[in-house]
Amino acid sequence: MISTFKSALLCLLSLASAPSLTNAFAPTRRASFSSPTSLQGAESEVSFGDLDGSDIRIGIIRTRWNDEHVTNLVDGCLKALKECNVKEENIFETSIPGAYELPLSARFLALSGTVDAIVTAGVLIKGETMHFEYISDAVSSGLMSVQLQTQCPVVYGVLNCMNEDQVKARSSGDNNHGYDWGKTAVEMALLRNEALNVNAGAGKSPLMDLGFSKVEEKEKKASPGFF
Ligand code: RBF
Repeated sequence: MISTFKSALLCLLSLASAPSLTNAFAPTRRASFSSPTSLQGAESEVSFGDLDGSDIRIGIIRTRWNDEHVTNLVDGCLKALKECNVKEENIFETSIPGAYELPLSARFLALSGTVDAIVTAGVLIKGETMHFEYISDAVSSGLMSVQLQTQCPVVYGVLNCMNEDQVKARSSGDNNHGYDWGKTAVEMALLRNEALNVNAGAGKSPLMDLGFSKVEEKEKKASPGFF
């Protein structure tokens, strides 16, 4: 009994004197994340620190369903990226038909290794049938699955609304959720690069490069996306 107690004590002492963790998840406060700004947008409940996005690459995948609203959301997102100093040449944008196409497109883009985070942008509006429920559910779990499997952050930028008024209230004026999505993407890209020790400025992430983008320049045909 006493010897068990002794060894437990020794174990605790050795833990206490272990060198402090220096990896990405050590709970140290980073200068670049340390000064939260005021809340953005009437309903936004999140604040962001000063985010330095000058060295990161962001992909935006937007739907053409509900085009006008989605354009407003993307504009909000671009505003946030600009504020974080993400370079224009490091922002890639493409469109797909509807929200249901978002998970697979996000997976293709994540696996290409050309971006450090992805913002998806779409609007689902409840109609008379069950489509809304099925698409909504599939998209949210699909996008979560993509980010967990690819280790590339995928921002869930899909509004699920009962009517257009609800959409307008969340995609325009001071309450444009796209703005938060842009900031979230930069924060998550920085976290990912730190956690995986990826130097985005040096080019494509070797971890993410599974060969999709290795087409020689001369073989390249006109492509609809980023690759
Ligand atoms: N896509 C959206 O992005 N937003 C919608 O509100 C939306 N509503 C749809 C309603 C119906 C009845 C159908 C058939 C499709 C809808 N889609 C919507 C398109 C969907 O996301 C997808 O593009 C198509 O189902 C093709 O896979």
